Amino acid sequence: MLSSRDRKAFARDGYLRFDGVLTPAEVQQLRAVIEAQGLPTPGEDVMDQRFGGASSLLAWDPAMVALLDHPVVVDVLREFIGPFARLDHAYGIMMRPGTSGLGVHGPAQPFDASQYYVERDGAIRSGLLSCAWSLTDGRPSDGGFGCVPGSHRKRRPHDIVEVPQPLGSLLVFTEALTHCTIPWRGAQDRYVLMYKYSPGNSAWDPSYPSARALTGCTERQARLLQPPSVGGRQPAL
Ligand SMILES: O=C(O)CCC(=O)C(=O)O
Repeated sequence: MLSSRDRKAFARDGYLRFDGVLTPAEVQQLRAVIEAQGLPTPGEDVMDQRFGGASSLLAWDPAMVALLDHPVVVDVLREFIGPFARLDHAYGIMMRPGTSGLGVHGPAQPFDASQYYVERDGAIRSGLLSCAWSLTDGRPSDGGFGCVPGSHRKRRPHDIVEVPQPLGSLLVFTEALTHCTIPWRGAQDRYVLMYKYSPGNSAWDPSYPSARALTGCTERQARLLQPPSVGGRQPAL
């Protein structure tokens, strides 16, 4: 369960960071899975700094599937999406020191039904929620994730704040937040795994991974991978 302080911080800022969610050994294991893929060295272009896609990431290793419904993610999904949450898409970010990232984006104005943030009857709901796992020890001034806190509720001038992502942390943010990638100045390459969830009725990505293609997928993980629909849907959580 999230604390009321967590809920308030998310409502105020549009993001929430949980530190030390993955142990260094778990991070090491995920890094080894990525390294085993022999990915090309990321370039300057932002598309060169993306890898995977949900179907491939999840098929690489059960450790990637386990992130889908990590207990902290389950708490977050229950609070900010509700029981019919689904994984919409996933990918990795890999940046070399000195490279730039993605420019400022979101929130779409006027109201964007595909990536909204609303509060109603005491509940928070996000139409697209990003869960970013840091596999690098991001320190202040290294760059990486940046956002305009509070911009998910109210249009604000672009005063970008850097949000460092320490090793093993989970950064959760609503895509209704104005955010970007600040050019990476860390000493090591930046590795982040991004899992994005939406309500069961909604789809951002035109493709979705099949639970049947994954070995050892639990029932809950399979429910999170149901294709988008309202009718016939099993609650995932
Ligand atoms: O670099 C980051 O952490 C933000 C990336 C981002 O906003 C995106 O991939 O859509």
